[in-house]
Amino acid sequence: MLRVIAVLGKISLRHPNIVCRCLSSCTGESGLVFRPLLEPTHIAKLDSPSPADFSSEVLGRDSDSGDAKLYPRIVTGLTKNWPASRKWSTIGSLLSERTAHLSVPVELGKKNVGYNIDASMTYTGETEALGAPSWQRTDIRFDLFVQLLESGRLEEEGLVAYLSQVSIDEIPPLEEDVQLPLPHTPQLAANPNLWIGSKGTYTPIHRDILGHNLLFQLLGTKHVRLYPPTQYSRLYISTDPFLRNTSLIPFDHSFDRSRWPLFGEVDEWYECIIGPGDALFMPKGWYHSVWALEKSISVNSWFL
Ligand SMILES: O=C(O)CCC(=O)C(=O)O
Repeated sequence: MLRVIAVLGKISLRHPNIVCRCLSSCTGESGLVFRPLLEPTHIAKLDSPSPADFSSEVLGRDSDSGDAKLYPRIVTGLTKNWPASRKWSTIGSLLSERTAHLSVPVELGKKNVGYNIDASMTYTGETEALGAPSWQRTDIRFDLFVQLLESGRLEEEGLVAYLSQVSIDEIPPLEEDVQLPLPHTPQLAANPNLWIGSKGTYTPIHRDILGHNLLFQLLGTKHVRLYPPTQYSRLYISTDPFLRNTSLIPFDHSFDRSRWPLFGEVDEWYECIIGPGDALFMPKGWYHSVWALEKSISVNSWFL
């Protein structure tokens, strides 16, 4: 529920560095195949840009074309001086006397299942499957959360735990390890957020409204798909005020075409895999889904 509130808040509110590839199709565990009409577009990569290069090449700010259409980019080198880049080598490395006792909100659920699952099943009439929630949020001590992730038990059981979109100032020692704002993005739109989770966490297709987004990957790899705002009518965006901005499609890596026929008509989309040292630039208003391929730590910040 709090995640829903967090999403509402948005309303009102791999290794070797980047491996970015285009996949023509992707078969999920259910055997359903995601094969849009067109191939995904390659996301270009920019290595260690200066603030001026970032401004011109990523944000198009010195272009004469006015409101130039912006595109996702993978940017490297932005976090190289952060203590986090050196210190956050495992989930366990986040544990210290200062973090252990903190109470943190954590989402518990099944792997590859997002916070939109119940709304999705209601939409498709699969209400008989709606028993106990397959996704819920609870507050636990940070040391227990870390132990849970490090034990490997979750993965054995097909479950995930995700500390997701938690304002980084809730865990001050971790806030000290990141250096934001960057000179590249001096005007932040909100506090940066932490995302710490097990393999298989899935954030469904949604869009942020607070500004452009940089998703910094510090540990593990994530598979990100992006859809420009022009694809809105094919993404089944919920009209529920609690889920506004979020798609009802349960999992965009494998989906049932008979239930989501318009999604099969998506004709412009992008994808990449980000790993430690990468930051993914997501232009304001672009829809995105994020799937953790490994245990993962990310930080995101919205900026103007
Ligand atoms: O990493 C994730 O699971 C989601 C990140 C995201 O959606 C965001 O930064 O807006």
